[in-house]
Amino acid sequence: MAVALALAGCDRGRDADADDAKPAGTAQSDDSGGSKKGDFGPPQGEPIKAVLTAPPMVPPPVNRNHPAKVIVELEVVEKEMPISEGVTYTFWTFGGTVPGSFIRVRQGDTVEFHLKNAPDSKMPHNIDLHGVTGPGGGAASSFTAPGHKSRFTFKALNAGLYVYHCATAPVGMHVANGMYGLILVEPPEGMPKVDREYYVMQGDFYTKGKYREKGHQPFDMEKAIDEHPTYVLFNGAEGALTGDKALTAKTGETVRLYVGNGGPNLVSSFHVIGEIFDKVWFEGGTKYQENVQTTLIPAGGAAMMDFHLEVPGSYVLVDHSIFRAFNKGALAILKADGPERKDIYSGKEVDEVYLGDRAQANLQAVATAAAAAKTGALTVQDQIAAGKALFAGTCSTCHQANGEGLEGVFPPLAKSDWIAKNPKGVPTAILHGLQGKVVVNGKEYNSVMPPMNQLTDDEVANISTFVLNNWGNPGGRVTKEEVAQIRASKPANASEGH
Ligand code: HEC
Ligand SMILES: [Cu+2]
Repeated sequence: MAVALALAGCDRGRDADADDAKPAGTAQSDDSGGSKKGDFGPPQGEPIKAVLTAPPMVPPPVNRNHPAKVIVELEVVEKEMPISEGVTYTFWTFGGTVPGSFIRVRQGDTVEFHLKNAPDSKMPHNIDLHGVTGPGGGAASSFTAPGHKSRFTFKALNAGLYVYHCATAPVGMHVANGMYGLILVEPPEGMPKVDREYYVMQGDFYTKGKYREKGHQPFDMEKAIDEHPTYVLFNGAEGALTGDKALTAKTGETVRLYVGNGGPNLVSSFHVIGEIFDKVWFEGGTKYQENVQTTLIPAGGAAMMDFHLEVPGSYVLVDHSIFRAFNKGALAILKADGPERKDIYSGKEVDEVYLGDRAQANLQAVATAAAAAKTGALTVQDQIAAGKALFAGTCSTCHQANGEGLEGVFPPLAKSDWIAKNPKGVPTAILHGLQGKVVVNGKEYNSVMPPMNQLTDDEVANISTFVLNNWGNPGGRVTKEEVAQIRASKPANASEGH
């Protein structure tokens, strides 16, 4: 132990020596000098008003070779905004958005911070910037009642990407309502140039109602204390960065993401499906790691990441704690346009039957039905019995053995008015899958059922007949000829999963 410690001591000594030979502040030097080397003297020139941007945009690079006085003016606004389709939430914001406005300064700058609290706010607020050197990070000095403004000044001594957040009691509640954002303190030489920069920030949200329950949803303190979020989101709303609002880029470009995690509770396993980060300035610090699949971003932490785009298509930003992505909203899209690169990524090349040692034979009812079908003596009862055996283990995984589904996730097949209205929808859903909005018994579902076209026409006919004749559904029968028609009516959905 003593030897190990002595060695460690030795190593540190060597690092420090080696470091003195290198220019200070180089991104990959062993030691940037931290706050001790971050004071470049008094501000020079006229004070500069900081350019603030709403997410997902990032202010332009500072592009300055001297320290300046930078004036930041930020207004706290409490406002109702959509958190999901048809769902609203009263957010508390820095600058009217969640996350709050992006602030960009240079190491050594003197930042004169003006915090205003809108007159129609209900609460006092303040700001704690993790890039501040000084007790509370500005919190006590910036405590501001509704309809007031306050001012404090700090010198940004450490370069890095820093979270800022409200620190007014109860702190967790202010953060949970969206009071966080990012401040980038550029190293003196700036960040390496890239083609595009975007601002993305994760946060967890706690509402009284369930995930996607419509209407205005109040904050749920109990869920927050239990760390059971209803939503986990990028940029404050489900769909904030999908569809028309997706991030965009072109192939051949290098994209940089400035990603923060406001929390208040969860740690993010940040990942872009189909890309590898060429560089990650992990924890928002000075050094980068290369060739990274997933980077951990703690609550109250941040990271920068660069990746070069080769192949066109949609890249999905997720928290790889993956239920959060598909069942709580932590999902965003970056759309890359450009010519195909089949040499790098081919798309699907082969899709053929692979039977393996599929143990179909020991399903007695299925065998009976198959035999009856051959002789033309197949009864509805045979079909129901065979369908029942197939339902278990195929459909029950999601719709549950009793057909009741799972509220908000998998719709019920039991007493389903969707099925009653459209009995042939059952084999269609099995063969072609189902996605987009469906309403079953007054409840809305918006998810994806994958096509299960590996099932034979017989099997689909039997499962459908079983479903139609159970759990209060209207009855009836689906034949394998009908199934063959439905199968032919639309090409199989060649969706590319993760
Ligand atoms: C991987 C999970 C999953 C499996 C397995 C699955 N489904 Fe679904 N199913 C869903 C989802 C999710 C929806 C809702 C799709 C949407 O929101 O657009 C759905 C919708 C349906 C619907 C229409 C809505 C309703 O409840 O009436 C029917 C009918 C249906 N599934 C039948 C089946 C049958 C029969 C099987 C077995 C062959 C099956 N599903 C297997 C996930 C699944
Ligand atoms: Cu606040």
